[in-house]
Amino acid sequence: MNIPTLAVVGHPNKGKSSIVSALTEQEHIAISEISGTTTKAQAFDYKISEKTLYTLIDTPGFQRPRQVLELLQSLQPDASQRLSAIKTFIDQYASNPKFNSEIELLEPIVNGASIIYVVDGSAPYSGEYEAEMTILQWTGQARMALINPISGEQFVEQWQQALKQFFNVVQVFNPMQSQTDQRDNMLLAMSVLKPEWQTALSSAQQTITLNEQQIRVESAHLIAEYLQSVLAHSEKLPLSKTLPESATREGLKKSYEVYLKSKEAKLQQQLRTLYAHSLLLTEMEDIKIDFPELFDRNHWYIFGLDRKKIILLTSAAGFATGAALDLGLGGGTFMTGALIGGLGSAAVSTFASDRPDKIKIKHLPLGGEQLQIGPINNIAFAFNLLGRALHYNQAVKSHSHANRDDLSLGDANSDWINALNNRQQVSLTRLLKSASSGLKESERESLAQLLVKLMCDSKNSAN
Ligand SMILES: Nc1nc2c(ncn2[C@@H]2O[C@H](COP(=O)(O)OP(=O)(O)OP(=O)(O)O)[C@@H](O)[C@H]2O)c(=O)[nH]1
Ligand SMILES: [Mg+2]
Repeated sequence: MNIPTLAVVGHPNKGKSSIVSALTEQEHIAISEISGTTTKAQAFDYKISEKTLYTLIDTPGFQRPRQVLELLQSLQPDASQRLSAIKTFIDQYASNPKFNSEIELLEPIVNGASIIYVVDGSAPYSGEYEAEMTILQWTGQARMALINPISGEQFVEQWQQALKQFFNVVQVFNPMQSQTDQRDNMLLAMSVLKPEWQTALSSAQQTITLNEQQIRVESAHLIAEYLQSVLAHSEKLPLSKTLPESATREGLKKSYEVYLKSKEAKLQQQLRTLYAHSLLLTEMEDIKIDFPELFDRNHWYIFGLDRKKIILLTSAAGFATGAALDLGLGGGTFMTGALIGGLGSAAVSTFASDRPDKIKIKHLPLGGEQLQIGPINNIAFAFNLLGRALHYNQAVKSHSHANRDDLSLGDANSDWINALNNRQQVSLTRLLKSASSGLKESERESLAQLLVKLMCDSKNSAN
């Protein structure tokens, strides 16, 4: 077989399907706390750009390993006849539902698949597993064991002692954790298991690395597009003679929030598609343009940039507050104290050195008036959008396909901006600042390149 092919076998409910799901990045494989979920052997390919890198066969768990071993032993095969004994057993009991699970799991192995035997490192070893391991040994196929620490690593050492007598390679593997590093180890383990797979596996490794880089570039472009369109967005509502101005203001703010929410939801959906996670639900607080909240200290903490840092970056980017204000007040527009008072006074007082937003009243040629919100030319707002997008991207990227819980975002890395050097941080600030008036193609590309750098794992970050 040119494509490395392994059957994933073991006791029921020990995470076999979870391991197949994690290593082939497939979210449709049935995983459940109910023992006996998998009833048929099924092959899943790990594919990138239509190329199969390896195949894993999900199987039902052993149900009657002792009885099967006794049947096999009753044939009294010597070592050279044991594989044939297993084939005979499969043929003889093919139509007997009693040994359905054993037949399903042994068939791919006698047909040439290597073996991944899965055990739970949080439950103690016991002799009851020996019948399973002996049957697998009798197949004579290359075998590795994975210790899945389902609820802890208490018995990992004990398992290692037992497993190394039956398996060529023994490794701890947690299907619920991010696969980025674990997959490298698995590819290595597979090539130790079967040296004839080495060429295929090192080519697989290259394909995976290239694919990761490509996905990083794609997600950076998605986020750059998103930032550009949100930061340049504005909405207008005519002021009514019959409704109080406050109602128009509230309506406009609501409509802007709906817009922000839908843009962020769309970005998140695009990122999920990129990482083959279309079923993943997310628990994430909605973004709000409630400025006092935007400036809430918790938000600042979450996205790691304190006010001093923003002020520093903003002045370094050449946008002194006064200049930003002037820029925001071109052509026949003016801000009313009432509007700023209504939406931004808390922000102004907590963050006096920057404008909270840009809300304008425009005189229309026909004499009517309209309220306008946006483009929001506020660097803190831009950093908040970016911080949330990067945080989400990182969370989806590292969410294992075996983990069927909703995506929970946890704490963001408070140091994210320091993946860029000072010069790059200033360029980023400048680009975010200009985004409200539209970025040129080349600027959008520079923004995407900075985002790629922000997304690099520390191991391959190149400052
Ligand atoms: N916390 C945690 N749960 C796990 C882990 N691995 C598996 N599980 C859970 O254990 C249960 C069984 O996982 P499956 O992958 O369906 O196990 P299986 O061996 O395929 O089970 P059968 O098909 O019934 O033989 C599921 O609820 C999984 O979410 C793990 O590493 N950590
Ligand atoms: Mg299963």
